[in-house]
Amino acid sequence: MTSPEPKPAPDHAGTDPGRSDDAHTRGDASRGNAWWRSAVVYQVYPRSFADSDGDGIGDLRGVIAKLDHLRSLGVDVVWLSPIFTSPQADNGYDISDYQGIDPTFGSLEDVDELVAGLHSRGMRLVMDLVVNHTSDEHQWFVESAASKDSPKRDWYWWRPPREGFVGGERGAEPTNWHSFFSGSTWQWHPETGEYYLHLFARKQPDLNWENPEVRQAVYAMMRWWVARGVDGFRMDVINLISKVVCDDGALPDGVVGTDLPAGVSRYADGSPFYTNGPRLHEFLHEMHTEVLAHGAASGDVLITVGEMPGVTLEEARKVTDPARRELDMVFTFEHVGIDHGPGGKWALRPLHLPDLKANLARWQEGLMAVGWNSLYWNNHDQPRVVSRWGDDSAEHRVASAKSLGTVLHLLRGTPYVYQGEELGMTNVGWSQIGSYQDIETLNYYSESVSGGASDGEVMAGIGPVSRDNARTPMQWSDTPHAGFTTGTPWLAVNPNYPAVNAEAAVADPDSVFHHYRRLIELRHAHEVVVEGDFALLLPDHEQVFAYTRSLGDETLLMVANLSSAPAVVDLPGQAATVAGTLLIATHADGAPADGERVSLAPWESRAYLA
Ligand code: TEU
Repeated sequence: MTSPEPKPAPDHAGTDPGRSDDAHTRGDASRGNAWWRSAVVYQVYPRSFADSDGDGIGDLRGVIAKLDHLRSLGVDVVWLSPIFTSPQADNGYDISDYQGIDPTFGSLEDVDELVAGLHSRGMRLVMDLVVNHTSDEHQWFVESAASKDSPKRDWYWWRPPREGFVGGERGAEPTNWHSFFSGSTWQWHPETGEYYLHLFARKQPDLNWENPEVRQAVYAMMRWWVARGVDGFRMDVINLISKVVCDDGALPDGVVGTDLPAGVSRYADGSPFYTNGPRLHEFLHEMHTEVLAHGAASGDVLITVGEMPGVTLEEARKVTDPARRELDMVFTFEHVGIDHGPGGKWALRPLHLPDLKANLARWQEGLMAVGWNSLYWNNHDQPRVVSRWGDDSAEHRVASAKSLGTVLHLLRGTPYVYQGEELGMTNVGWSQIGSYQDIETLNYYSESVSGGASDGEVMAGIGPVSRDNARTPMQWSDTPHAGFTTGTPWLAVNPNYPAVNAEAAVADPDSVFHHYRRLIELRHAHEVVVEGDFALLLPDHEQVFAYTRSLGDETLLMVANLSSAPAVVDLPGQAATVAGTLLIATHADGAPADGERVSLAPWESRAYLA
């Protein structure tokens, strides 16, 4: 089947006179009411945060019980991964009722209490908006799948088998696209004789955003949550909502030759046809006009962040340009893919620091004039950074966790702290597939082994990178199950919890917790941390990450040794800054600077202000 030419992309540049936050363009000290430019966000993965009823699964009352931990850390916003009614095929990223709370997590009343608890502490709540797809148990999909004449048939992507093939047969899928979770992106539905599209799991059918009814239903749901006091949205894979549709309604095949590595899959990469699609900006602008422009119930502007695998800097600049009225910031994946090998994420290679520095500098500079960055090392999909790019040995775990924090939190943008990052929690890297629960990991394992790879080979790839590394229960204390639950945890606790836990960290003034607390204080206290221009130093240095931030006559210098060996560096033109105020340091006994020469111990970092 040859794919006719895709339709050209409409592109709006219209502005929306209604929105009142013009002030927050570059360098405007007042920043107008774009409060999120100086905020720090804390991500809670409810399933693994705190269990209040002993069923071994974290819940909303568990989060409510820990609000003072978050308050004392100093964060401004809590992003809650999905808590909505869901069969939990992908731990809640498969929603069957957007306005229902999964009983595992609690009730709407619990959400209201959480909102009140956060607001009373001067904090805000961001909900996870998962609208590229629903669960296949969502009423919308149930109706859509009921018959080809269903009024909701076009709410999803249904297509007949490939011409000349019988449905369900090998190769009959409407396109040859590979799913994020292994296998084809198409599921055969014998009841109606068609396939439906799912970029992720079979139980996560993609919504058809081409259909205005779908979009209006999503906006109505968002407005419902905003009226309930929600202060913003983290939008799941939001840059996948616009697909390339050919004139005859078909979806184009992935380009043959971009096949995935041998033995891994017989499918092709379809991402050019569903990533940053032709109507993405139109849809985001419409969402802005319909919902975001109207702000929060508090009267403040909402905070929005779009998770965007495959987003480019150019696209991110368009999405986050305030004049275009789309989103406030995006999650790029470029930096968290910097150590992916030729086999992708399952074949990590050692970090080459200059590569990471170059990438972060490009985004810092690229969104300086227009737009805004999000800043993150960790989330519920990424392995723990202290194990990945730090050194999680007993000797260096604390210092490396702190210094990775120093590097990230003094950059320009809004930092995100993932639960446990403030404690320096590490990967578990289990060696048996039986220990894992993550659908992406399990699907990859079975696709690889059925493709001929050995258990040992596959587990060597899974250990350091599986999402379950981020999802082990939060380590609150050295009591059984790290104080996460009085029951049996849904996923095993990292055995290092007796040493790595919140109680111990809060009690130790030199802990990762207090270092993160001080970094957050610096962002709240110093305009240069929020708005200062970024300039990278020593781009090619293999051990040291150094940069300046400058605003008016103030310069902040951040210097960090991200290696397990000592480092001595000359920081060109920084003698005056090094002679300035030492704002924060990981090593109280750090060697005094000598002019612009700084000697750093393994994993030592400092920040100066002059
Ligand atoms: O993640 C999207 C995404 O790109 C990740 O799946 C990523 O490819 C992979 O995990 C990196 O290893 C979002 C959510 O954050 C994730 O938890 C969901 O599983 C996914 O969307 C589907 O909703």
